[in-house]
Amino acid sequence: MNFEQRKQLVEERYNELLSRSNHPIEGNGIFERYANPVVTAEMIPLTWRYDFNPATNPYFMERIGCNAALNSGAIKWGDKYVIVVRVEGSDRKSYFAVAESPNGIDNFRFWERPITMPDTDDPATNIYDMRLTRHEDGWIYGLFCVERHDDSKPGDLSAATAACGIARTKDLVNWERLPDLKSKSQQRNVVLHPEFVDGKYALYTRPQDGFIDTGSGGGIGWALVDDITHAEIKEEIIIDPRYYHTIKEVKNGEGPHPIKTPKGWLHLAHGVRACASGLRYVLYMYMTSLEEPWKKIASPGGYLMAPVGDEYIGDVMNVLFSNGWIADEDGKVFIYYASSDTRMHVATSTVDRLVDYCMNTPEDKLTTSESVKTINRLIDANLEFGKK
Ligand code: M1P
Repeated sequence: MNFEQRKQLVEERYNELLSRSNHPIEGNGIFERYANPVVTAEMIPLTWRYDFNPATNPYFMERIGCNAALNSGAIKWGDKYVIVVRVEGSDRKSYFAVAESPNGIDNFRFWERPITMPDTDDPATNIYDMRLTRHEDGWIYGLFCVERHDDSKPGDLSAATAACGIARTKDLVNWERLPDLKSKSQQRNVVLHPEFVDGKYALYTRPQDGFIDTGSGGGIGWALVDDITHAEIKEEIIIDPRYYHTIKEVKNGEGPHPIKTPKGWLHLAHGVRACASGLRYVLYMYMTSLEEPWKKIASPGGYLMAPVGDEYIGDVMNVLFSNGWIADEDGKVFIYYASSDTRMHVATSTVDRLVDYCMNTPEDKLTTSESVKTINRLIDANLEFGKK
């Protein structure tokens, strides 16, 4: 195949992939999954990967490989659905790139270039997993994980530290980088609450002793910050603890910022447990009080979503992860989630359905006998109802 033939073939396949329509495939009453992923590594623009000059790329080879398109922040942008994708190159470095869709479920197209995120004085090796917050102060914030080698362990090439990077923008193209969040512990999965609380910026945190292990970090935390341009955690409380023999025994982390509803704040998070095949990441929900967003008011037992079918397979198996969702004015909710750290999907629901799910799903009462009692209560209620 010569340059022209290969280029034509690659372009045809690429355009087919981008124009592919999506449709819901199944529902459990709570949400619907969709037939196709919304963004994959193959959808990264060809001009970011190929040299189009036959003189310098006679075989029309891919010059810059792309490994995965995963954990994406999300925001409504005019009438468009925008996700800020974590794109992972074949060199293992992640970067952010904006993709937009007219309907939230298919036809995602990337903007012209990836985001050029300014560094701080202490440049990161890798940045990833942006949570977007349109804050009431007028800025759009992106909070993300900043990874650096842990230089206190010079002989250990895998020793790393995780901190929360903070940047803000008005257009998703030009970003003002602020100093990283100061915290006594390492931090990942930090999320900015969209409103001031007691006149302060409020953060959902995830303290962790090491880069991977949360250690004494007890779960999803909450902290108030006086000045976002010099953000520092002085006091942190745990609002959603991890717990023995639950879906969040090993660790958990806030997903996107919570959605405000008349009945409270709707939260989406990930929970992690260990099993013989490694770590298993699932998505779960909880609700907090409108007035006191750090107080839990509903905690449906178990997971909302776990990997199914092809979602199990990828770079890091048995993982669902979400850091982006969009609630439309009509109450429709688009949940953007990645499977196995490899590709992006969407699931849809509504605010009303998710509130119903949170308020009326029985809690995890933490033992087998309590779980069976909960099931029996439902059977009794159904039998009683059947007599009417
Ligand atoms: O590989 C699964 C996920 O692992 C990390 O999440 P957490 O900090 O909760 O363990 C992150 O690196 C995330 O990007 C990744 O998807």
